[in-house]
Amino acid sequence: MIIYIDGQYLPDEEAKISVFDHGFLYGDGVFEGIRAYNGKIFRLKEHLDRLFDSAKTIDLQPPVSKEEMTEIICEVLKRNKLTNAYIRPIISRGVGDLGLDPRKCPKPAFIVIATSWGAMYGDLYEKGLKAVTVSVRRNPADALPPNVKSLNYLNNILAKIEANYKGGDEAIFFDTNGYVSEGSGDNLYVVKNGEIITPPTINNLRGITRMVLLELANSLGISVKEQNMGYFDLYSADELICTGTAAEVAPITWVDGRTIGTGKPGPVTRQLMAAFKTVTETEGYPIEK
Ligand code: PXG
Repeated sequence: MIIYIDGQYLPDEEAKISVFDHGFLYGDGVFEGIRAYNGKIFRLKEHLDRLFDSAKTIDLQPPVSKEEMTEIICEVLKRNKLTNAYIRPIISRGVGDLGLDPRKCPKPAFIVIATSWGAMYGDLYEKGLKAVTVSVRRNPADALPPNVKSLNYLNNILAKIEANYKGGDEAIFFDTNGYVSEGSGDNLYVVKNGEIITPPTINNLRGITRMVLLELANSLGISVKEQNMGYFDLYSADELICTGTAAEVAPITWVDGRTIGTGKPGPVTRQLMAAFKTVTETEGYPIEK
């Protein structure tokens, strides 16, 4: 595996960062998760825009431009002979001292890892996921905005640990206002009476797959609304869906012991899963020019 790290393309065993890198010491940095399908990178522009917005919010200057990042990402994919891939660009604050002041870190690091990674949930796309609501709250936007895709994912990992202990495939977070927020690594949707309802994107990540799902719903004539929701909306849903770059579009058929709808992936979910497959296989930024 070849990894890009600060100007070099290195075998994975040689691709190393310093123990004084603040990405490691403090989670001070940002990242993206992107997929390529059939030789094309899906929604690359949107992912790079979000990466730069995340960096801007934490006052981190990316060491390369979006155009350079695009070239580096394509080069990593080519060197690894990947046409279907999960791509992980990372901007870290870089090497500093043991204090947390980012002014001590003169040179941010840029890393790109790419690997083959099939659909994350295996046979659960047919069976449906079990989700559990967790006691840990999504970190609020006025503390650490979930829209910053930062290297500090402890909030999400705590949710995942709780879901693991409770026998869930995925966690469902509430925010500190008591509203449904998102999964540990995906956005959530309720389908009720043929309509899709999803939380506004203040106290969760503004997912790129979310944007795609809402576009697909519009083009299929399925109505969509953004609205805050609670337990009632989850348990009484006809269908529940989660989406993410890693998860793609996945059905949730069980929450906290309650069967959702019929207990099988519902018709709206299936329609959107099929439409998502088509769009990912047709559009995207070509790796080879
Ligand atoms: N919410 C959170 C908290 C995420 O981390 C999404 C939503 C979906 O966003 P996109 O733009 O991908 O549709 C994410 C996605 C994993 C994993 O292993 C998921 C993500 C990052 C790293 C790992 O599930 N992010």
